[in-house]
Amino acid sequence: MECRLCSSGRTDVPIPRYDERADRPPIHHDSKPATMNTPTASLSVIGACPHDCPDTCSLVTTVVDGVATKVNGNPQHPQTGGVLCAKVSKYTERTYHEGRVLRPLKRVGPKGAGQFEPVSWDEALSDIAARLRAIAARDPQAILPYSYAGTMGFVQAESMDRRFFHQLGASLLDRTICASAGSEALLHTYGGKLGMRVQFFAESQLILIWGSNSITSNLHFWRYAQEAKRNGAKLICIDPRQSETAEKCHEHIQILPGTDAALALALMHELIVHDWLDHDYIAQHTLGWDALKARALEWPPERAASVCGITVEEICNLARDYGTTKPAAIRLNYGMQRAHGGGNAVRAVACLPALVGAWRHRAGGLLLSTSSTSPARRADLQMPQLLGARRPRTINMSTIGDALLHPGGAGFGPQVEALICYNSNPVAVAPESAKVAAGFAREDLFTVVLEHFMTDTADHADYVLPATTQLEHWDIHTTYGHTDVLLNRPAIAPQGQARSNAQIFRDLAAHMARHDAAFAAEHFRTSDEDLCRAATDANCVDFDTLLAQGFAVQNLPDAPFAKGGYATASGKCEFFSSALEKQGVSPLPDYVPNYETPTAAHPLAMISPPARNFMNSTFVNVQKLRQAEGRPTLEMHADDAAARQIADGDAVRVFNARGTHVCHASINGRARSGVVVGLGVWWRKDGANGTNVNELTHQQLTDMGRAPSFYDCAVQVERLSAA
Ligand SMILES: Nc1nc2c(c(=O)[nH]1)N[C@H]1C(S)=C(S)[C@@H](COP(=O)(O)OP(=O)(O)OC[C@H]3O[C@@H](n4cnc5c(=O)[nH]c(N)nc54)[C@H](O)[C@@H]3O)O[C@H]1N2
Ligand SMILES: Nc1nc2c(c(=O)[nH]1)N[C@H]1C(S)=C(S)[C@@H](COP(=O)(O)OP(=O)(O)OC[C@H]3O[C@@H](n4cnc5c(=O)[nH]c(N)nc54)[C@H](O)[C@@H]3O)O[C@H]1N2
Ligand code: SF4
Ligand SMILES: [Mo]
Repeated sequence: MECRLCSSGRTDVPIPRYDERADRPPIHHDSKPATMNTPTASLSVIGACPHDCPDTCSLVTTVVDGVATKVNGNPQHPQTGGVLCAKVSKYTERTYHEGRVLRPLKRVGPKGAGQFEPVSWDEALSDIAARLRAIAARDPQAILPYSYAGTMGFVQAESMDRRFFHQLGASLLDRTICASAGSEALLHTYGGKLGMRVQFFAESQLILIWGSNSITSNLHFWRYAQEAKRNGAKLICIDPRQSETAEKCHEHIQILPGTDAALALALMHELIVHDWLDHDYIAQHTLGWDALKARALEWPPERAASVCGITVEEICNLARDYGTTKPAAIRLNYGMQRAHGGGNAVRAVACLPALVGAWRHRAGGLLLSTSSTSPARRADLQMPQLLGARRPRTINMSTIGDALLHPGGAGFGPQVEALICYNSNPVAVAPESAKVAAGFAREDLFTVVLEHFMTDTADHADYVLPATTQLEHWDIHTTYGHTDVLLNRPAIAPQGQARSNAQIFRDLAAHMARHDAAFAAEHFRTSDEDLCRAATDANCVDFDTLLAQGFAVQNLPDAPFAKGGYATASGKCEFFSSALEKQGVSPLPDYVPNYETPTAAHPLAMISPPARNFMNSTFVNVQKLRQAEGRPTLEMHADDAAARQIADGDAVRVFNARGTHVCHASINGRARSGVVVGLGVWWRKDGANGTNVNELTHQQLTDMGRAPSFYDCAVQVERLSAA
């Protein structure tokens, strides 16, 4: 069912109470996957949404005669509530898309030209195994796996693949492209990715939606926020863009990108000056209050207002609301941590709930991610012990452009000679894409891409291997926006000759085993279903429950820090972090200015948050979703457009020293002055000049977590031609 929550501003599906979930009849009792052989049977198969989205919905796929006819939200899963986003409602269209890669393909043209011919699996795997063997004989670190969260499932994202690369001794990949600045910040403040349980936002009286476009990227949280709103809660959005979410909140504070730490410190200033503090909570459950207090007193609202590009009144009113409303909750999201000071910003905001004692109530506190509650047995799945005594170097996925262009040498190690890419589309999504594309275009780089579609990255492959979609394979999922565990069963047979990622790495291991007995070991033969069984701790999650109802609810406290109990070394909320101090990072939250502040040459700050109908660069090729998004655009404030004689719909050249991206201006009232917004992430090959927004972004990393700073980017804009 396609969701209308966001446009109506009302929930048309009632939110089931959390404790009502028990003992409903399962939809699909059969423990076998539906197969093409099932004659004229109509089945409902329960699965899980694989995407990098905090909601991790439970899916019900209707299968008639072996064909998936529709995908709905599971009404029995409270967090899903029978509702899916527009994207995944189109899952059958994506699965049966005419562009699906259904056979192994071998490159026959120049690198990047996208010219391929079909080959057999055996030919592809034999050749790949031989190439990898030859490289590994010189130095296995010249082989680099590259993957991210195209699917979040443990089996298809981090099981057999990791075993394979660990056995090989390949380079390790630092998976930083999304959330690692915020993750590090939470680690050094709360001791892990822990926070409020999302359903209790429905009981909050004040909700700050901070660096999150919930209607786009966290729709099921938005249901709870709507319920709170109906119960009288005030909703305040803090976002440089007048997002779909901002326009539905009571207030919108349209802050300049990368300045959230200054705002948070000024809020602390006001909490102190007006004594809206919970002294008892601070004394018992926090570390470093005196130091933080001194820091905050350096930030009167006047100072922050000029840094953040907002009014003193906005700051004072926000502080009053936050200091005097109980329970108050913050839905922090990853938008604010994609700038130089992203880690510090998250830490500054994460200190606020302890100051006012918001954690005492289950509807108060903060939620960025709950993934530290995941009961996944990662080490069992990945088997890092297969490395033995070897300690391969680690390459940061966020600087893949520089890494691929590096000739090798001291401090770096061997040049990257082979890259195996799955669950990711780096040529489109990684920063400074001119360098990424040049790296992938290296004739001497051997590239294998496991994919559903001919993405920008697949175009650059030597071999493209057809992968199954979520409707065709087993998997198991934990989440970062709620705390349930979900099982995905295959609803249909693999399309064409597609194989699951785990199967492909099993098969590759079997080919390697012809020359290297280590790859013949039992752990290279574990089936996908058995990997699912091995993925979670049986004490936390009962696999039979997962088989029966598709999800399992973990038994966790309602309010994680009501009585302290932080997961830090001190057991307290660490305002002051000596761990950070040791790393040379400010031990107290600080305002760290953007790398790229406006200059005369590049006076506009560009952010590039997700488009509502895409999932990063996924779904860009699904016709109905693409139609809904239209074409690549740059949202501009009317004044910034007028100063450049740009009218709505004009073709524009967006540029900086790294490159030029051509798209169309959209003067739709969403951008604030001084800031432009290029919603992402389109495929490069669809861009008017063969680029997307990442042509403009840079590879400099955040203050914590070694993450990219996509939203810390200065540009200039020129009119190209009239609409
Ligand atoms: N429809 C859809 N859903 C998605 C995705 C998608 O591509 N499409 N992507 C998924 C993924 S991988 C992720 S990580 C999440 C991302 O989702 P979120 O965690 O919500 O993060 P972003 O979408 O990066 O940014 C959210 C909001 O932050 C704003 N923002 C940008 N810079 C700043 C800043 O400096 N300060 C503040 N306060 N706000 C800022 C943006 O304008 C945007 O409205 O969404 C997931 N869900
Ligand atoms: N400018 C800018 N750039 C950004 C962002 C931004 O906000 N602005 N967001 C960043 C963020 S938060 C993230 S998380 C990254 C996301 O970047 P990626 O992780 O690369 O995500 P996607 O673009 O969705 O690409 C995932 C690919 O995996 C494939 N895939 C899905 N399931 C499977 C499977 O089971 N097997 C195989 N083999 N393939 C599969 C899909 O077809 C798709 O092409 O992008 C980052 N890039
Ligand atoms: S992308 Fe998010 S909202 Fe959409 S179905 Fe998947 S988990 Fe649910
Ligand atoms: Mo992400």
